[in-house]
Amino acid sequence: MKKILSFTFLFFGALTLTAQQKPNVIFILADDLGYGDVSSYGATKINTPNLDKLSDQGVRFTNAHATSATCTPSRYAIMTGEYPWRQSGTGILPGDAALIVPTDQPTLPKIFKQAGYKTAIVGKWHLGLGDAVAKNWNGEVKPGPNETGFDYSFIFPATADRVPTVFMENHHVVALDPTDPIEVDYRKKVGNDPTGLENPELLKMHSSPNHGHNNTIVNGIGRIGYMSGGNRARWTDEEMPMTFLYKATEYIQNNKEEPFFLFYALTEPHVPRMPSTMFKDKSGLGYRGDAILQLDWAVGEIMKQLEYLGIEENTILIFSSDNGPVLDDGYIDGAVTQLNGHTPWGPLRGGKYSVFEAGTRVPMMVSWPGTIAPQVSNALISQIDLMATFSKMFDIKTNTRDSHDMLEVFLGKSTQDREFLIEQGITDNLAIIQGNWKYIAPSEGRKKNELVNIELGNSLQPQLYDLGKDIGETTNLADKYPKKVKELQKKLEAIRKL
Ligand code: NG6
Ligand code: CA
Repeated sequence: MKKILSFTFLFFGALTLTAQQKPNVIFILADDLGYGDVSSYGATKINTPNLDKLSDQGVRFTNAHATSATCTPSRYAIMTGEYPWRQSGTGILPGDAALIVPTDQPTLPKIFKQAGYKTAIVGKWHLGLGDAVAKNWNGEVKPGPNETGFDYSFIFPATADRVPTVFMENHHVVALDPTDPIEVDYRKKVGNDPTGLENPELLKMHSSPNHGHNNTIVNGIGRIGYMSGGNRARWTDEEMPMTFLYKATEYIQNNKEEPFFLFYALTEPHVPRMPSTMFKDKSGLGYRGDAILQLDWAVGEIMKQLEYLGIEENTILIFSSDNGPVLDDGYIDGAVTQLNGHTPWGPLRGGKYSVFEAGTRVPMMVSWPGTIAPQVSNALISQIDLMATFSKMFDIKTNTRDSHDMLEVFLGKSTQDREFLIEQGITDNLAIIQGNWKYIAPSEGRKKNELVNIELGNSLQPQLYDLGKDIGETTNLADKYPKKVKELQKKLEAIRKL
């Protein structure tokens, strides 16, 4: 028993009387999985047995949030503990963007390192790489995840629909052939690879009209951005999530004797959805549903491995999603036509990109068998709190202004709401939740993203909803409660200026 936590008695004293090892922490983050995409959250047209098992064995949160309705800002917040809207350049990044996470400030993985953990990220990154847009993908690419707190990284740079469609292990592209160097450009075509626009006959999945996604074709799928070379290194979409799963399990196996923090960032069900043969056409809901089955299965594989290794009682498993759901996000993949009555947004309004609830309210479960009592928690919490919460757990001082210590709530020992919570839509419009009240600041942004058919929540008028009675944000009560509007507007302004 080398790794005795002296504070165990302090925080878990009431529940656990014996000293225990520092628990491993695995944070699994899905990409674009909606509040209503999981059967333990009410989905009836799709079955997610592994996520349900996780829900049943830990805390299933009904009011947990990503900070933002898109990927890059959400992940920025998880990493830094800072609201992304405080910092320009934290919107959805192109695949050649420079790193946006500061290397000289505390980050979530650095907290774990400080506490003596090994740290790793496997999966989607989307926070930029290198010092500048112009970079040599054939050499050492840095700074990146390794400079922001991860001892080990096995990632893809941006999104599955953006070039370069390659894996990177620490600072290098995996399986790169030096005689076939990679070049990437987001403004003009590079090399002679066919594009979705010029050679649609080569596509195995077509892009949706007006979405773009018709630049360089990789594995029969048009991408955003142009790429040449690196043919041997390019991933096959059907196999790419399996590679991540393999790397995650390999990491767990190799580090089972150490306390480790693994950030396992799944790509499903983000576009392009191109599931493995094992899952193709299995959901009856098109490839989006199949990708959710695949994701659920991967979570189950991790859970099985923890049991097999006998470390499940010494591992905190957190599952969530980076933002809400979207159906057609760029490809004709059956998400709309085979929806079959499925409601990825559950009872919520909006979806990915939206400041309405479905943009940021996401599934979230926290399990720690033997320590956390299984329960459903309606407490208001945010993924941005992971940083202050784990700092508290390890007794490490951080002075993040936006990340709050929610340890008791994470462990199911309290259901105390976060004092307030800020939500961010894609057009930078902000909303604040306090108790049951939600106020959305007036915004000139467009009301709807027609391309994806999602209401963004923008209005020139202030909006006030009572989420306790009206979780679907159907009735704007701003005129009825002007004092509440003023109070929340002031509060939001004050937080902006913190
Ligand atoms: C959007 C893409 C969308 C998706 C998203 C990022 C278009 C028209 N749409 O700009 O397909 O890639 O960016 O998703 O280009 S996220 O989950 O990583 O934020
Ligand atoms: Ca996402």
